[in-house]
Amino acid sequence: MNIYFSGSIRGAEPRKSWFQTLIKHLGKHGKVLTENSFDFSYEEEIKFDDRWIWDRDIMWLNEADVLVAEVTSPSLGVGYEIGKAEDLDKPILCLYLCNEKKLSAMIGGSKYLKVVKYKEDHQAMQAIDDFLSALTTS
Ligand code: 6IA
Repeated sequence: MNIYFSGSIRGAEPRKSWFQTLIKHLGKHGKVLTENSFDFSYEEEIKFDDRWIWDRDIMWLNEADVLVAEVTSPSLGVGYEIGKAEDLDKPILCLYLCNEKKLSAMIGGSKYLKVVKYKEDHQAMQAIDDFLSALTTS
């Protein structure tokens, strides 16, 4: 299974170590196409041409069987990828750590997405296992 993991990079508060934990966990279910996208320093990140990043990410989105997005930190890029994936009819799981801010209604209210609000890390892992296992058995 090709998995597209999506999370904030230039958006609010990228949670790099949590993303690495999620990517490692997703790797038990298939190939994470974006596994290296979140392993960067700011100095490295600005070396990449934006058009090149867009072309490659859109290619991966087309190749993906599923999108898993960490949506706790607001990000234009993550919202854009979720919208694209919806149009491509990809199954989409959004993970949101419960906090004092409210999730965007365009994510929380979409009937095309599965949104899981978690309080503990293990709940996010369990949501991934449940969502991806259901896809492989259906
Ligand atoms: O608006 P944002 O930057 O927060 O958007 C983040 C989303 O856009 C992620 O889910 C990525 O899939 C995609 N994205 C944004 N910037 C990059 C990027 N920069 N590389 C890959 N995908 C990106 C270069 C990082 C490189 C140094 C490892």
